[in-house]
Amino acid sequence: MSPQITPIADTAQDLELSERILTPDGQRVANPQLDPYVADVDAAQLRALHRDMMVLRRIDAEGVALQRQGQLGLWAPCQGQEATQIGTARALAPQDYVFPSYRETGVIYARGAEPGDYVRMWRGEEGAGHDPEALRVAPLQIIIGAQTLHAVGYALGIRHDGADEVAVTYFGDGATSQGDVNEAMIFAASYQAPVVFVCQNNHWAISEPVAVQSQYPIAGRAPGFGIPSVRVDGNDVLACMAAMRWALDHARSGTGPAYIEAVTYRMGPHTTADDPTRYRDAEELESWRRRDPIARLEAHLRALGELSEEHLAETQAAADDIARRMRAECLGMVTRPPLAVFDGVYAEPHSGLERQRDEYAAYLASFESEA
Ligand SMILES: Cc1ncc(C[n+]2csc(CCOP(=O)(O)OP(=O)(O)O)c2C)c(N)n1
Ligand SMILES: [Mg+2]
Repeated sequence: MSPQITPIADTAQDLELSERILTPDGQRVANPQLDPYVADVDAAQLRALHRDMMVLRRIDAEGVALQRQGQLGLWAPCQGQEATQIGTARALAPQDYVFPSYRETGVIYARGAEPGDYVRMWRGEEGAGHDPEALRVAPLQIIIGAQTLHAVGYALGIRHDGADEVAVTYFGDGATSQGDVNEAMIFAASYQAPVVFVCQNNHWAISEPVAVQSQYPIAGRAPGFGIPSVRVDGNDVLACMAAMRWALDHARSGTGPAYIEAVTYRMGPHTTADDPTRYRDAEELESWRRRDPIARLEAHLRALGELSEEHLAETQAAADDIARRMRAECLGMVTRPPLAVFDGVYAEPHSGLERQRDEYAAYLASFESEA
């Protein structure tokens, strides 16, 4: 079965036009298309999703604090996007391969990142904070949309090998305007690549609002490429998980790519180098606070009588413990000499790179002679 819910005959970027299973106040509503995909999710699994989102929010807050304290060069917060990232990433099979953007802290968390993995890249110690092969997650991509092409290329390899894998790529609403993303969709559709596109519509591309970026709901574009899509409430973790299970099933079955637009909100700044009060209203932020994805699941669990004080205390302790280890790892990192940046670029000696290395060594030495 395929949701095939789009296109949406409305030009508004209205959240009400997205599919949901939990309402913002935590009530469960029937969704004939998505319900079958989460029929097995019991109270224990709901609590595990709640725990994931709580831990992720704590990791994110620690990343912001470490940057503010001068320990990281930059941090890209994901507060508000926990349901999208956890709901979709918890639907993945171990063998699937993810191609993320810089904001996917929750995705690398769900794939088993260690505490130091969250900060290593943002501290400038390594090109990738985590081991891509161990997590089956490519390095976080800073070039907007480039990872969608990498995902499709990888997916064509999966198809060629007949492997039981799906490539998954995450990108933002702003990225949908990039040529790379549109080219990736055309290739994926033309060659029936087993790839899932996950667009996190967090309403902003730095200071550019999505309403200016796209005159039509983003999920509605995918069918024009021949890619079935669904637009989900990205602050509803169950809807996100259901949509992702549908999309993964579709891609794994050999019928080509699938597309999800998760409608969510970036509650913090674009990065720690940004001040969102310069371009968006406090009222808008407040309206999204009322749709907080964690509060929504908590309200649902409470209504079920499944949210105990023990669970909350254990979750808080686990979140604090990860944050403490993340900080300790970060402060304990030993920065390599600047010239080490040239190591590991090529397996064999390379004359061009050696020339650059010598030039850079001479530049560094020029400071020593001045001293
Ligand atoms: C090719 C390219 N152009 C411009 C930038 C600068 N830039 C960094 S983030 C960003 C906005 C991205 O917005 P969106 O795709 O919605 O993702 P979000 O940051 O909201 O997660 C831009 C323009 C870049 N990194 N790469
Ligand atoms: Mg965005």
